[in-house]
Amino acid sequence: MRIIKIEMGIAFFLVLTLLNCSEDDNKNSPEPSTKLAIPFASIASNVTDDSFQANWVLVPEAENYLVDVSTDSDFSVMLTGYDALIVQDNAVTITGLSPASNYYYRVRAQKGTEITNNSNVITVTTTGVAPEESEDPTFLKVKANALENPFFVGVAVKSNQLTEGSAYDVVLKNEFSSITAEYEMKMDPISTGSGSYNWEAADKIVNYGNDNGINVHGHALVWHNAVPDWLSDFSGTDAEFALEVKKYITDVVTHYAGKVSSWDVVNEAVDDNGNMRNTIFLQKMGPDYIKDCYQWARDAANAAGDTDLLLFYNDYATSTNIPKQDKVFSIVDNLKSNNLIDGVGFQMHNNYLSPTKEQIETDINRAVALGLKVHVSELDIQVNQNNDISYLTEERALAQKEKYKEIVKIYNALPKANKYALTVWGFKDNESWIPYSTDLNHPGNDWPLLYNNKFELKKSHTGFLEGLE
Ligand code: 9MR
Repeated sequence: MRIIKIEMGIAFFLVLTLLNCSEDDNKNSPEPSTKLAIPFASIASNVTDDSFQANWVLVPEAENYLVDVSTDSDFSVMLTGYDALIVQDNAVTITGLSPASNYYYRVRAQKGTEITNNSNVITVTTTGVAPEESEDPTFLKVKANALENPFFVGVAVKSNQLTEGSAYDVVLKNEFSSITAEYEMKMDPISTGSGSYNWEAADKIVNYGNDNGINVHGHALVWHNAVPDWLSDFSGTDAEFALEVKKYITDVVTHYAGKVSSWDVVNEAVDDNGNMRNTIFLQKMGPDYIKDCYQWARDAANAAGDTDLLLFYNDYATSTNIPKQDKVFSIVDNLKSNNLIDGVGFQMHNNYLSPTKEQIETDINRAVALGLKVHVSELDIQVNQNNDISYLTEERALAQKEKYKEIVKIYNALPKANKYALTVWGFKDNESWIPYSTDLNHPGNDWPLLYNNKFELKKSHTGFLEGLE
């Protein structure tokens, strides 16, 4: 549809009056002005899908006209080639445009060094139909969004990756619908002292998600590996220590209320023997500390008016370590019976051999049975846990692809109400935490993610896509 809008102002009548003046009128003026008149832009003609003719009324004595064309009415950015384009005539054809799009033009007159102010602005809409936004089905989130019961496809990010136009930014916006901060929303970077905070990196991540319509998962309020020095060296009483933890949880949940959809409130509270991990929180606050932390998070969210915030418990290796799985679910059961938890995060730092499909399903189904949401929260799949390859072999890449496909299929088969997000722990293999990790005792290099060092798609990416079929 063609819409041509003319913005007519008082200038129109003034210019017409000027143009209609007879020579006699001019002769009769006591002091004829030598000042160049501002041109009057008139409606566009010959409008097509990709061009139009801009027109204006000639100004006496003008030598040139300077024509601006922009896609915004403020002319903040001009079209290439149409930023003060010099024209001698009273018309010019503007080409190379997109169909069904709005353009704006205006004109100035020039004589020697004298240049007038801008004319009135004319709006033109090119003909034709705007091209469909191409939603490429080989992008992870596009395929996940098209599922009968969609879920977020997440990725762990660092604030320095989020520069507009960077490779991370492009891949993130194309492929992912949720983000988790890999470390910048933990207690040690945020909490610089009692009641004092450094929000810079965390805010950058949260704002990026909010500005781009990407879900933000908060990770993690309480984790024994992210206690800032001032708190691990705390010399007050245990009750004062608990108050510091309460203040931290309250302030952080309040700061991000309405901006993050979910938080891992307590992370990794169970050790590898299936006991409560002997953390500073357990030592100073006693075994009820977990319940207290969830209560404080819930209270802070409610007080800030955020009644939709989802609270998760997050842990690793629960599919293969059954004593640990049992202990985790006794904690989760207890939180659930107090109505303080919405979901369970299964980290899934897996490898190409383990866990099996059945082990993963058994583990995840315990959360489903409690009516909780499931977050596969830190997925990566090692292929060199025994340090027996020195490069990513074809055979290992294929085995990894199958394992990615398997976990995506398991996740996608969950009932709608239990789905939340499946989050991959980073972008490129060479930036993963796994190679040479001392935490994992990982002895050599590894290739655990979806993109290689050059940001090219790996077979694992195809496996992820196939899991969504
Ligand atoms: O991958 C994260 C790494 O970059 C950080 O240095 C580290 C400490 O903050 O945390 C890593 O992420 C961990 C996650 O927060 C909890 N589960 C285990 C992850 C790997 O250690």
